[in-house]
Amino acid sequence: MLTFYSEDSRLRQARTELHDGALVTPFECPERLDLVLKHLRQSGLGDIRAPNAYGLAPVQAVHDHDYVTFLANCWKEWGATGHEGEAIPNIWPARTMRADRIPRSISGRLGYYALAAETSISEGTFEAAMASKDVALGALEHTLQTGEPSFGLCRPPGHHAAYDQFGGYCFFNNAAVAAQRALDAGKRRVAILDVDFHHGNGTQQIFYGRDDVLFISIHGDPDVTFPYYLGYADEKGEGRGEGFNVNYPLPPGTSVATWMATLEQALAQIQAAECECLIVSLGVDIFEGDPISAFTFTSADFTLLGERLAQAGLPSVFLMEGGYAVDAIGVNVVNVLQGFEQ
Ligand code: SP5
Ligand code: ZN
Repeated sequence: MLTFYSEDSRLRQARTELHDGALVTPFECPERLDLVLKHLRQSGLGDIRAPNAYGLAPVQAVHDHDYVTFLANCWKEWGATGHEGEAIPNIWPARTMRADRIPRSISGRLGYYALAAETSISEGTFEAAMASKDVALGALEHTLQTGEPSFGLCRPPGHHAAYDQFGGYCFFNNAAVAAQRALDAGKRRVAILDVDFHHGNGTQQIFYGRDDVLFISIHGDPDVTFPYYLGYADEKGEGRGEGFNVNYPLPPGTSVATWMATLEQALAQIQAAECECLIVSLGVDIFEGDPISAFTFTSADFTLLGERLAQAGLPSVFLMEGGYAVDAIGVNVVNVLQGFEQ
């Protein structure tokens, strides 16, 4: 299986994440790439390629134009207006205020376009986000052309990024960008299966009214887990999209047996919807040792996950999302991909 990867994913080197009331070194760090790359190389899984540059059009196909402009200019504007630290929002158009106008000040716009405060914008963040969606598009293009599976080692991740919001370490929704591209290339319906520990709120929101993308997410119950305000079982899509959004919230500590039984239901729905392509939002933060998550996968369980996904028999693209127990993420990702190839 080919891997797509871009050195430019390292351009995001944020120093600060608001965590437990302190600014800490971000969990979503460039070292994550080193660990996955090291294990990929040792595994003999296949070559690692740099993607082409696909420009902004595929991003603007699923994101708001002004949001993309905001991300492109934020770091410069933040610095030019005398801020010294990284760009972190501290005010939002929260429920009792107006969300129908976008303030001129960068501080106001930062809150308008943010859905969480843990994710700072730093120098190079936009460039890394551009590289990350190119990685996703490179992987997708390879799979469309050959029918072979591929892995996009995306960084930063994407599934929390909505039509016009960043957060949860995500800026562009790489899976949504890839799914739209697959549709534009002629696929009639695409499945996005999100196995990251956290609900893929951004992917859900982007496709909520559509029936050409089936979005299914298995994740920690948002009643007690980030992102808290989306990801419940009663969110089933709207209009034409009704029935094409499926959430499986599971309690913290859920056993792998229960998780895998839930996967069976998800795969049956993907089969029933006659999807022509599978995009897996591959978060390995379902690992038992993940520092910010609460599922119980062992490294060996990831192989079983890959094996089961292969049985769906669809052209498949794996896109990296979360996974923060740095020592183990390389093994866990490789186990999924090797399981798929067995
Ligand atoms: C892509 C992805 O996995 N993003 C995750 C973003 C999570 N951000 C907030 C995490 C808050 C975690 N608090 C957990 C405390 C555990 N002791
Ligand atoms: Zn996650």
